Amino acid sequence: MTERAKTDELILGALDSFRIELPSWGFANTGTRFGKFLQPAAAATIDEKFSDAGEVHRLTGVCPTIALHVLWDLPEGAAGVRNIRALSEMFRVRPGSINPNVFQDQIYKHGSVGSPDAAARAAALRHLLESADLAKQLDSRDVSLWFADGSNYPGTANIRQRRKWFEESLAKLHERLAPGQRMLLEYKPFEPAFYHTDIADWGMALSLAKKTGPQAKVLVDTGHHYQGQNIEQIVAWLLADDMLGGFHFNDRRYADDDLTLGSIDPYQIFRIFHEIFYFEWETGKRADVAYMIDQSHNLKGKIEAMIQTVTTAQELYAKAAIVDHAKLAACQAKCALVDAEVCLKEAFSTDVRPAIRDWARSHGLPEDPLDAFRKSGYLERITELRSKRNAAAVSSYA
Ligand code: PSV
Ligand code: MN
Repeated sequence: MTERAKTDELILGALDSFRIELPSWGFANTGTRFGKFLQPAAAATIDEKFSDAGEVHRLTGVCPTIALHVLWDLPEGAAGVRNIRALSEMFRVRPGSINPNVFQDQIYKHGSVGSPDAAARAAALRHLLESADLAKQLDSRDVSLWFADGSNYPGTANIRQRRKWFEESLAKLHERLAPGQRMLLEYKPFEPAFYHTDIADWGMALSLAKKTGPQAKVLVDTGHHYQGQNIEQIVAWLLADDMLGGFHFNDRRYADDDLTLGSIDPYQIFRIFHEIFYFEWETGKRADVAYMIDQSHNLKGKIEAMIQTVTTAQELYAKAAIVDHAKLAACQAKCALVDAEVCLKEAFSTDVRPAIRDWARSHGLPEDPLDAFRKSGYLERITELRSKRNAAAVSSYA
């Protein structure tokens, strides 16, 4: 077998196992804290979000699930389950991770499960338990947790007490999970809290997850790190401890910018995927990791940006799959620094696009999903249907 054929085989195998989840909120109008720029084709209902996600999956073939945010997508709780099931059948995308929302209601002004207000803690716990039940009813494996809890000024919060409250609620949620289910704990250093955040980094998420129980794992959102932080090292450590549950993928330049994947630093995402492949090669264990997108596009067309992200994720995943692990390990063992680095870069600089096109063709998928989307007429159809309503929506926060 030629080198080229070997590389292609590795890429095709990797792509067959690669799936990435779409966020329902990525299809809706979102903005910055200064206002929203409304897009005529943005989705406003759960039906429209399923429809748009279905379109991305139809064209890429690798997005069979859509992450749901409970308050945004299932505001009536269990009463919405039947509709979600029907939409799932209709648009051929299954409900994916279930994201409780314990950050937008007024009661959570000073936190949710970490709030000094017992009523707020109780409301948050009720919502978390309800979310676990919804996940069961929708056959979703993961309850994906992000807490906005924190404080803005030194001295205003009892950090250790809040941590205890977190432990208590997370333990109760863990009890509520069905055997195959998982709860994923996401961390974020700041925003909306600007002094302390209760789960601010991977160490805090890991410590809480370990205390909570075997079905609790850590979720890495690539936008939730300080500048210069070595995310792939965090990934390597979590993998080694069997504590990596999943990712929220996006790119960033400054903070949690929610830019399309690889738009700023594709090498970063490649290095993350590399750690996963290297772990699997070394241990023979398959990392059980949920790949999810968490992006909101204020200015780019939402469906186009999503297709762009999926395509980029496939490319970077394929590049990481072709790293010559045996060679890399040998270089590392003898401290051949330049050779080790060249070995990694060799894979990164390989043009994997022809192999991805072959893979798409062999699965009856368009070779260029973005071009296929533009030619499909879908955008024109939804623009016609949604633009009048969207123009009447409020864009300012005043
Ligand atoms: C918070 O910044 C976050 O990353 C969480 O995952 C939320 O669920 C998501 O964004 C949407 O607001
Ligand atoms: Mn996230």
